[in-house]
Formats: sequence, C-alpha cells, structure tokens
Amino acid sequence: EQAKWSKETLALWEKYGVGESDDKEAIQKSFIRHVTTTLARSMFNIDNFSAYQATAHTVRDRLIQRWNDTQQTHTEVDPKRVYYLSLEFLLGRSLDNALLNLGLKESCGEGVKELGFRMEDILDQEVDAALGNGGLGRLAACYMDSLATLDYPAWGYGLRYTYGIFQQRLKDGYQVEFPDYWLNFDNPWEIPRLDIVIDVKFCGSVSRYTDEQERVRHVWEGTEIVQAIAYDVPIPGYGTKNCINIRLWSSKPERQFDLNRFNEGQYEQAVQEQMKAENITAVLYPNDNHMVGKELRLKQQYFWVAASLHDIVRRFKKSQRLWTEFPNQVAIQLNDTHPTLAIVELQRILVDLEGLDWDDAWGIVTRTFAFTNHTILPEAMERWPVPMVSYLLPRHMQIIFDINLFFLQKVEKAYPKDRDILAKLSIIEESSPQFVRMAHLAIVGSHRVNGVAELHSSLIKTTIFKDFVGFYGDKKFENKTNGITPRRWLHQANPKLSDLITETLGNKDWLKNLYLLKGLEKCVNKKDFRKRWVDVKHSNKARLAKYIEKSTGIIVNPNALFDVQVKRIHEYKRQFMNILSVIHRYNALKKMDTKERKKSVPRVVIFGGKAAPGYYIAKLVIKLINSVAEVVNKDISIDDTLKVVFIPDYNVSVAEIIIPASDISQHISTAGTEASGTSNMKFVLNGGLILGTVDGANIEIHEEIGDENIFMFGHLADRIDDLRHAHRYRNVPMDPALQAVVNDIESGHFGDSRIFAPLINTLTHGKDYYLISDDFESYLNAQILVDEAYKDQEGWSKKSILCAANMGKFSSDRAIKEYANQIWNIEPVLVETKQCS
Ligand code: GL9
Repeated sequence: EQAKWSKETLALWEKYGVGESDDKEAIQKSFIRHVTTTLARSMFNIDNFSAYQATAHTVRDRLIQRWNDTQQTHTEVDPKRVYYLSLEFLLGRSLDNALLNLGLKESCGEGVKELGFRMEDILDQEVDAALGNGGLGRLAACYMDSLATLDYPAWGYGLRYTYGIFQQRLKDGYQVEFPDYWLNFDNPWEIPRLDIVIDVKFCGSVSRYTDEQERVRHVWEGTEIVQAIAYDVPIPGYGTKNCINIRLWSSKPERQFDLNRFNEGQYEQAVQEQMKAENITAVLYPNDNHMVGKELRLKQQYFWVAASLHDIVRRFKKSQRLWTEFPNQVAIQLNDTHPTLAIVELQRILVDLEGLDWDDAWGIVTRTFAFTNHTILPEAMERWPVPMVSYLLPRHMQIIFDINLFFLQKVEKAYPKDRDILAKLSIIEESSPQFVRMAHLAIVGSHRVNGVAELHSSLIKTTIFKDFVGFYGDKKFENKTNGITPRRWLHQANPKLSDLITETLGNKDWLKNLYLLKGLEKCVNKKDFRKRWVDVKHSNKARLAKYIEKSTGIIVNPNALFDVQVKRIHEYKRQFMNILSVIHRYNALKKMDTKERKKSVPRVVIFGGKAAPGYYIAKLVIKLINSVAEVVNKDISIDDTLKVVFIPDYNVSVAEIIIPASDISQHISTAGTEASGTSNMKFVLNGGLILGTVDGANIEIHEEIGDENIFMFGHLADRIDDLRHAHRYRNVPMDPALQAVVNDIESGHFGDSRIFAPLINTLTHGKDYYLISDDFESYLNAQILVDEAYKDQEGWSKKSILCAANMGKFSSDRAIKEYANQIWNIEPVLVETKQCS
C-alpha cells in the first residue's frame, strides 16, 4: 500500500529530492562526502583503493537516480517487457563504463585530479565482475548495454555467485586455479534488496486430489526450502536516462540455525548444520561449451528460474490483467538451455497454482518463451537424468512427461506409423537411466528458436534440430547474428581511436549508429589520416607491451607484428594448431642466414585464455605454449624476430588492453564448430585484421569488409564429415610440415616429450578430430600472406581502416533491434526524469 502523503509532506520530498548534479563541483562534494561518511576516512588517510570506492559511490548515487526514474516510468507505462534469462553475465568492470555512459568522464576526471588522484589509477583498482565463462556470458552483458541504450524496458535475471570464474596463474608453465572471491570488499555496483526474499522448494513429493469442479489437481508438498535474495545491478544506457536492471539471486538456507539445538547448548553443531547447508549460489561452473551433469548445477538452474518467474509473475499480476494477456506483456528469452526449466515452472504456476486448463496454460507458455542455441558441439548438449530430476523436482518431472506426451501425440498424427521419428523428437531419451533432453524441451516450449550467426543457424536446421524443422517447418527457426557493444569495445577500451573517429566524422553519433563508421572510408587515401590511425595502434601496442612486461616479465617490441589468439582454451578452437605453426616458424627462422632473417617480419605471438579445470588436454596446450615460449624467447640466434607470450588470467579488463593492440588475431576453429565468436568482431572494430577459418561470424565479417582485408583459410564446413570419416577409416598420412613439427616436439626440443604425448596423440590415435593436419598447409600459406601484407605498411594501414569502417552490422544494437522487432515484439519507452530526483 502506497502511503497517502499530505501536501506538506509531498512538498518536502520534492524540495529535498536527491537531485545530484553532474558538474565537477558536485562530483567533488560527493567524493569527499563518501570518503568521510561512507568510508570513514580522512584526506590524510586515503589510498587509490579508497579513492576508487569514493568515486564508485559518487557515480552509484547518480546511477541509482536514473535507475529509480526508469523503474518508476516503466511501472506507470506498464509496457511489454523482455526478460533475459542468463546463467552468466560477464560484466567486467563498471566504473569507466558508467562514467562514459552517464557522460561523467570529464567532470569526474578533472574533479578527482584536483583532489590529488589520477583517474587511470582509480579505474585500475576495480575487480572484474566475472560471472561468466566466455562468449556466451559476455554476449549477455553486451545485450544488456544495448537494451539500456536503445531505451527498451528490459530486465536480466541471473545468479549472484560468491565465486566468479577462477583466477588463472601459471606454475612451471601449467595452469593453476585460484578462487575468485570478488566480493571481498563492498560491491558498490549492486543494490541489495534484502526485503525481496523468495522461497524456492526442492524435493518432497506430489499428491493428487479432485477439486469441487471434479478436476484433478496436484500439490507439491513436504519440500525443503532455500531462500532467494535479490541483488540488483543497474545497467546504464549510453546517452539516455534509461537504466535497466539485472536481478541476481543469492541463496541462503531457510533458517539461520537450529534454535532448539542452540538452546540445548549444542551451539557448535547448530552452526555447523548451517555451514553445511549447501550454498547453491557459491560458485560459477567453469566449463565452456561442455556439460557436466552435477546435481548442484541442476539445483542452481531451478533455484534461479523459480525465483525469477515468481518475480515476473508477481509483477504481471499487479496489473490485474487476464492471464491471456501474459504473452502480450512478457517476453522471456532463454540464453541457451540453462533456463529451460522456466518453461516447466510457468506451466506449473498456471496449472497447479492459478488453476488454468492445461491447453490454455500451454498456449500462454509457448507464446512467452523464445530460445537461443549457442553451440552444436555434442558434449555441450544438456541432458539431465530422469531420476535426478524426479528426486529434486518431482512435480516438474511429471509435467515434462505430460508435455512430451501431448507433443508426441501431435508428432504421431503428422507422421503416422513412423516410430523412428518419435524416438528422435522425444524430449525423453530412452536410455537407462532415461534423460531429459533440454534442447528438445526448449524448442517445444518456445515460439522461436535462433542460432547466433548465419552459418550456425543453418547448421542447426540441418543437423541437431533437423527433425524439428521437418515437424514445425522452418518458420520457427531463425538467425540472429551476434553483436558487441561499441561503447565498451571501442569507446572505452580504445579512447584514442574513439577520439580520432569522432574528430573525423564530426560527432559521436557513430556510438549509437555504428553504420556511420562507413564515413571513415573516404579518408583511407589521406596520408596524414593514415598516419594518425597507425600512431593510435602503435600507442595501444606500447600499452600492451607494458602490460606484458608487468604480467610475464617478457619484453616485446611494439614495432613487431602483434599476432593474438585470446579465448577459452578448447580443442575445437585449435590453439594447438597455432602453437604448432609457431614451432614451424621458429625452425624456419633458425635455418635462415642473418641477411634473410633481417628481411622477415618480426612477430610477437600472444596467447591468453583459461582451460576448464578438468579439461586435461586443454591444460596441456597451455603447458606446450609456455614450453615453446621458454625456448624461443631465450634463443638469441633468431635476433628477436619471434617472441611467444602467454598472458595469464585473461578476462574482460585484460581483453580491453589486448584487443586494441592487435595487428592480426586468430579465429581458427574447425569449420562448423564455432557458433559465432564475438571477439573476432571486437578485433576488427579496433582495426585489427583477422586470420581465420570459414566459420561462425568470420564469414559475415568477410562479407562486410571484403576479400582484401581478411585472411581466410581451411576446409569448409560441408567437407568436415568426409574428412573425419577418412581419418577414422583410412590411414591418412599426416601433413609433412606438421609431421616435422611433431617430430621436433618428440625429439625433446621443448622439454620432456613424454609430457606432450597425450596431446600429440589427439592427432594420431585420436584421429585428428579437429582436422589440424587437413588445414595445416592452408594455414601456413595464409601466414605467409600475412607476413607479405604486413611488409607493405601503407597497404596494411588501409586494410585496418577499411576493417573498422565496415563493422556497422556487428553492433549489438543491430542484434537487439532484430530480437525486439522480430521475436519479442517490444517497443522503446522514453524515461522521464521524476520530480523527486
Ligand atoms: C558460445 C559459442 O561457443 C560462441 O561461438 C558464441 O559466440 C557464444 C555467444 O553466442 O556462445 N556457445 C557456448 O556455449 N559458449 C560460447 O561462448 N560458452 C559457454 O558455454 C559458456
């Protein structure tokens, strides 16, 4: 119940409403107030970290005003909203992003400078919010930025993990993992909503009864309860008042501790029980493109989905609309299959709790949900054992069986007497034990299914979801090519290039309409413009060289070609092929005489990325890279023409330093395996060229920037099956250049060769599943073309400019508008500034 204020009270609220202003003096006032009151420090006792905290709180005050205005406007307008359900949000740092999006960068920069601090030092104090593994989680973060910037009424829902993705350190060239306890200090970027507590049930049993209208009803009872507490993370749009919300749930046991035991004097035991109570949101699962069937992970998924749906339904019910209106007010996007239980949970709410008919409920459910698939790798497909689901969520398991029954009845009608198709389409895999196929459930429960790049979206229609296309027709399946936010990935990460672009185009409009970068094309023949462009790249390379020295001790020359491959370490991404080609290059350089070597292009080959802690082969790849680096970097006989670097603990804020500094980046997955890739877009947007395979979004980048500005190689996706088949059933001889490199490793040139035997084995006994041998020659040839092109520095600078100029399509703004118009059917809402703020 809203209190009924008197006139006088209202006047007071309006008179003293927060109304923080954005000028330098106001910022300085806030800063000092936070130092003294929030932090309880004085001007004589404040280090860079405290200065960061005070700055963060100063910005937070202004963020929260916008957040309040936005939520109030949305409550009044009550538009259709979109809810983006993602188990990962890889946000990285927030301060610089908030300063830029709110337009406070200058006033705040000058403000803190006059108070004795450097903004760079302050920004560098922040720890990343690393609640994600890689591309999928970072995509969710870019999409939130675009939703906010484009004024959409949107919310994200996720989990507030106590530990984000592990920190990676290197010991003797091996990866070792350390916990990422990112909440060690107060987190100014969240608003704890300790009053928003939702009970989430687990286990128990289901009983049936017949109600007054002779209808069979189900009650889920005898459950255990875990509480979900809301933490809200404001996401400001760029150059708009719109500030949207990501609501992250944190779990806590229902009772703090057993009071009876406490009173009986068994204090210790009581506390122990409480500590044992499994903390569902303790840790992010560190696997990328790989499913691990842990019960705790399934618990995480349901905990998150149940709390989020409860919240969404509660918000809808406030408007007192009919249930049939639900899909006109609510769109829910499933980021991969992780939140698929939301489909079942909404059906349960509608049927068991709200008393709707099954069919009416199911119509509402399927009109509400849409599902994005992010991979076709078989090992990533989520399947949960039926006994596990039955135990944790007995009522949901019944509902899944019913959904499947009604679905298969329709299939049977469409394909009479075809038993085969029933087994193929079924949500239940008939093995022992049985499994629930989450992708099938997601397709059946959604009105739209999309892939994340053109090739990927057509591949899902011909491979993993082929039979569904046969049944539903292909209208249900579409493409939404991924995008990235130019605010973080150019404006923030590469301020010098951003300034040059703004100066050249005459304004900052390109930050909201990336197609305007096309205007750079006309400058490509201006020598002085090219020089300025190249100078920016050089200074970014110098910045990276400094970072490399600080983090690895290796000194690299910013005039060398910087060749970068940073992403999760995975066999399908083929970092192994990259390091094998580095060995090939090293051997070639050693064979040259000094004169010849002088003519070759010096290279710094830079790697970065985490391997899942249980992924043995990926960890061996890291070890091999470091072993090769050790030999190459100390070999003075090659005159610094080659350096190899593994940058530890690759994360969002490290990416912001690496990406603007790259000359060439490698996106070299086996064709058909990388659904999209998104860092490829970031590199090209920053004037870096791509060396890549005909895979994922590389293909569409190629289409946009043209043949001359990209180095593509390797077999095409439609050849992969045959090539694999050949390795499996015939003795395909290894590519000779590859064989030479393998021999070199086996001779012990890079340390005890026994260490690497399992890795080498993937090429031989493993039948070279990722086709390194098949692509090796073409890869080496492409590398030669890169070297040749780099020798022509003027030509290279033109390519670099044309790359960035043609990246308009890859803004996440374009992607989000497509989702909004073609799937969610939502409209922007302009946020008004409210009187009280
Ligand atoms: C991924 C794909 O591998 C990437 O190619 C794609 O760009 C992103 C975003 O669509 O999605 N699919 C996937 O499962 N992960 C991706 O990064 N990662 C995780 O599993 C966390």
